Amino acid sequence: MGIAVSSAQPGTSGRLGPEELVKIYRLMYLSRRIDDREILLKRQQKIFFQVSGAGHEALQVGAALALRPGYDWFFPYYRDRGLCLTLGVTPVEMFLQAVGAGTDPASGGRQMPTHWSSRKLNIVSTSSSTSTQLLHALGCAEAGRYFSRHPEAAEKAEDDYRAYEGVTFHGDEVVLACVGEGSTSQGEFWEALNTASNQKLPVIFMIEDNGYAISVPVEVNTPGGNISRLVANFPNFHFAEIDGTDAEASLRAFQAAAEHCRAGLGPAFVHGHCVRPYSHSLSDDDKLYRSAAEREADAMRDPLTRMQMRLLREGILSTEQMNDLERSLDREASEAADQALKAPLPLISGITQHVYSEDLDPVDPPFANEQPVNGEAGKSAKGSGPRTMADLINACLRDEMRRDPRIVIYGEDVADASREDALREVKGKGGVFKLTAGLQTEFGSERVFNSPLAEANIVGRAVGYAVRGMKPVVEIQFFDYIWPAMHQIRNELALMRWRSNGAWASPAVVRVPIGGYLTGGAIYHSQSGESIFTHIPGLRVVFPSNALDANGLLRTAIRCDDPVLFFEHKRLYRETYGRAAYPGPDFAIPFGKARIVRPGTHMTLVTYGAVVPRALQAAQTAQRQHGIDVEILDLRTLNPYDWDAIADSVRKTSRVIVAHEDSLSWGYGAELAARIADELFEDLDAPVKRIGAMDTFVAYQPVLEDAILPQPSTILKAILALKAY
Ligand SMILES: Cc1ncc(C[n+]2csc(CCOP(=O)(O)OP(=O)(O)O)c2C)c(N)n1
Ligand SMILES: [Mg+2]
Repeated sequence: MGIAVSSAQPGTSGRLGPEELVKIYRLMYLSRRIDDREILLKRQQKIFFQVSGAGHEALQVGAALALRPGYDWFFPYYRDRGLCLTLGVTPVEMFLQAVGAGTDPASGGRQMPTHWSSRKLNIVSTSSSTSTQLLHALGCAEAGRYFSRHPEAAEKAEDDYRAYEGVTFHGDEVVLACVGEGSTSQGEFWEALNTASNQKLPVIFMIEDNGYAISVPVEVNTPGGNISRLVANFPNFHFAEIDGTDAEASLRAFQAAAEHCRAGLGPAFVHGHCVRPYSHSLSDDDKLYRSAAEREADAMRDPLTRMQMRLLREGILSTEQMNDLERSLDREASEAADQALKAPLPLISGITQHVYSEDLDPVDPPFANEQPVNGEAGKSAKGSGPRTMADLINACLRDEMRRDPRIVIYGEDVADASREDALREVKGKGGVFKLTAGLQTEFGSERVFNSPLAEANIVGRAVGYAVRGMKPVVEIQFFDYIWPAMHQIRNELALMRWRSNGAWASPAVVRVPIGGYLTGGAIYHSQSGESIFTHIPGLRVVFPSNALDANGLLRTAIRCDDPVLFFEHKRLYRETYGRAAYPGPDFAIPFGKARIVRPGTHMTLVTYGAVVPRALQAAQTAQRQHGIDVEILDLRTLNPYDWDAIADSVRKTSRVIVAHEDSLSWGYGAELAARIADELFEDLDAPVKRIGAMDTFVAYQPVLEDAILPQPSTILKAILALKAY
């Protein structure tokens, strides 16, 4: 039919030429046809879900044409078919995702269709959760900026154990992050604007405003009905509010936005008003909540019809050429669908692949080195005497930051002083527990800094940093306040590798002070709750009980390739129990290896964290006063955990208690007790006993706290009861 479509990027000024307009129409039309084909396939039950980009095509194609795939970075949402098609995701790849093929390059059949991911194009795997990815976009932009200022950090180092596929970065790259107008109600949206503005990050926020969030109209989500008006006072932003059904207006708006970002002036906010002619998804029917007149008015603004009419009106295409073009694109969509329908399904045997890194196993890491280098060689700044857990965690962070320039540390209050000038006359804060003291002073404010008071911001940004190959080691100030970050931990951090079928990973370390026994810590500074996190596949969970283990396990956490939740018991930070000499900068303990704290023959006591010294006290009393010889195992890491050590000990003693500080019911001990009963039944001479806190919260008054949390006396009682069984 003789229409040549150039691959040249449209210019940044003047009106678009005929070739460029046809190219835009081609992409918009193809995007719509892929949606239509998918809708048909869904009705035929050949695919299992459908959400369309219909009505958003002009905005999306315009945005993509203003940016550079594989150079800039993209955090799309589920409606971004036109965007991703323009960036280079092929129609076949889209249908492979719809059918859930094993060869689906975005997720290998794990994610719904339109949950985009492409390493080649710099499209980072996206979830269904609305707005979470906006925070990833920040970390991604921060990492890009860091690499361009410190290119040496991007080079592969000899001692880099992680699967390292090479970091690419460009000084003027931008990051595009997209959401619907309803999703701007999420706290994570506001947390993202906060940091983008403060840090002048090169992030373009694209708001695709179709007036509805499923059935909820815009005025319910957005006071006054217009998000642009609400965000207008954020500093450093470039703002644009446009007709999102006009592809040319969209292209121009994104070109201007990208220019602002590339020049380092700050982020941009492009708010496009578009339409939603096809209901929210195929599971939704908008006739149930929208009037006929309203739906008709939307249909009149359909960007596809609008562009088609323009091409015909301006004589860019004749009717015949238009028909030919559309027919060829119809064919392209249906052939792509047919091809995908023949693709092989994913293998059942591959289900557990990529839950964790396939390349670096922290149970047997190449850098494991359990020989402390004490004495002169292992001397740290503070000498070689016994050091607290707090000291040795700080020492590990310092050593690892010296070794690896890709480590950044941030969180609430972790810097010595955000106002650097003050450091000339003051010592610096370095964390409410002083675990990060002196790190900003040594490594500078680019590598150690305070976050806003927003936990999702902390973890969400870490995901973005980590997908770029940086190693964020972030802090949640108290376990009690981890919950605002729960969404990021459960749905993003832990899932990135599995849902992208190994293409992306976010191996960040999240350090979390945890636990009670504080005398006055009360409800909101004493919580435990580790089983909630050990229940999450993809997340490593570490819980040391002494200074040396904390040092060696934190080093493994930092060097390993999985996301790690590193619990630090506050009560143990400065305890006399468990102090140790500084073990040197390469001391690393593998995960999943329990420690026999005390060998014994009469029964096994499996525990971890602050219960370890309490169990030891109880065991010593049991030996002294009752002649009962208890073997104590400190698990040290909860996921993975050392089943072999438990089994060996129980086979020897035939009696077992599982003890933890967290409340008893549904706790970590329940899983261990169930497995012991299941797999070691023949070896047992008595039922499996559990010890935990009462099923309540930790109270402020010490009399109450003592009664609520397990004490040495509680443990002793259980030991005596089990021996007598
Ligand atoms: C955190 C979260 N809550 C709820 C949902 C369910 N959900 C999916 S899409 C959607 C509406 C989103 O509306 P909007 O942001 O306007 O985007 P649109 O679908 O209109 O393009 C909702 C409530 C979700 N995916 N994530
Ligand atoms: Mg919407």
